[in-house]
Amino acid sequence: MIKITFDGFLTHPCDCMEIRMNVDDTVKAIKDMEIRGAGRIARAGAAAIGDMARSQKWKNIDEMRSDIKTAKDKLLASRPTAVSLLNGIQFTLKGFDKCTDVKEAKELLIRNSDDFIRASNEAVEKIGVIGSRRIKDGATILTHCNSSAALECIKVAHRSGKKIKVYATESRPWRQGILTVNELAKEGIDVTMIIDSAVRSVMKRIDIVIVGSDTITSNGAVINKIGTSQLALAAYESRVPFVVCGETYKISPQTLFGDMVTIEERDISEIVRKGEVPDSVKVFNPVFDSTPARYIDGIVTERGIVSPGSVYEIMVQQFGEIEFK
Ligand code: RI2
Repeated sequence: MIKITFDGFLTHPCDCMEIRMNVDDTVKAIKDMEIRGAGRIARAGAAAIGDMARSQKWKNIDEMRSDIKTAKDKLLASRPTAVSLLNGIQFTLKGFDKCTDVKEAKELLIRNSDDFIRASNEAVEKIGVIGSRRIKDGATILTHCNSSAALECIKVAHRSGKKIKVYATESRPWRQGILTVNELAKEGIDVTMIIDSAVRSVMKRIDIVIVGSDTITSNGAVINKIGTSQLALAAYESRVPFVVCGETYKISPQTLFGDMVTIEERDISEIVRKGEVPDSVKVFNPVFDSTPARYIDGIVTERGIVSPGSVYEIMVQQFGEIEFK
């Protein structure tokens, strides 16, 4: 895996699926943003549980249950906003409570983990194909942060021969825009990087905005990288379609029951260096925001493009059998 440290510059994409890590290392890598992106952290969580089942030895099922619960809690605490991580782990643990012996439980967790990872990767591919159809030949696209689902749509459109241009935001403070422009430039796509505050100014050149999602709520709102909602507002004002990409496991059933999505606040050192401002200055570093459904023209899922108003139906189909605790 390519190591990423925070110095204000991200230079390489990471892909946790090329490596295998134990639970503690996975937790650390997610917290430190070495593994980032809602889909990747979900696959990393599922992989960590699957690998634990593969490699660890337990004397009995009670001991295994206790260790798996500890692992689950640690993973879930690593980043609070993306429900993909919770759903990936829930999927991996589906049926575990009913297992009566270690061998059966190990096989189940390994199978579930592999199934989730495969389905997650396939979902991104399907989103790419479906979302690319919304990109017209000659279109200029604006994207934000670094979403594998959103970028897949753009790459598929490009590979199908459409002549497209992309504007990508810097995405302070982690500057994931660097990852995005590197990825797109490598594909031979015409890409321009802008600072986040240039979004409204460039909107007149944009035909479609395509972003990813960390969590999709029951009322069709989308939680994504800080700044997404201002892209949506600027697009709305300019009558530019605003499209969100999200695998269906980014839908949060908990929001149906009144839970609010926790917006992660990260350390202030990501914004200001020590001594740069007086101690009396408060610094606030929320890393996600919520875009209300009314600003979203469509959500591209692996099941097709749906309106934010349809999220509830998909939620019921997708999660009907899951028990929420
Ligand atoms: P995919 C990222 O969060 C960005 O907010 C991005 O839009 C979202 O995850 C979805 O990414 P962060 O981990 O799952 O960089 O589409 O904070 O890759």
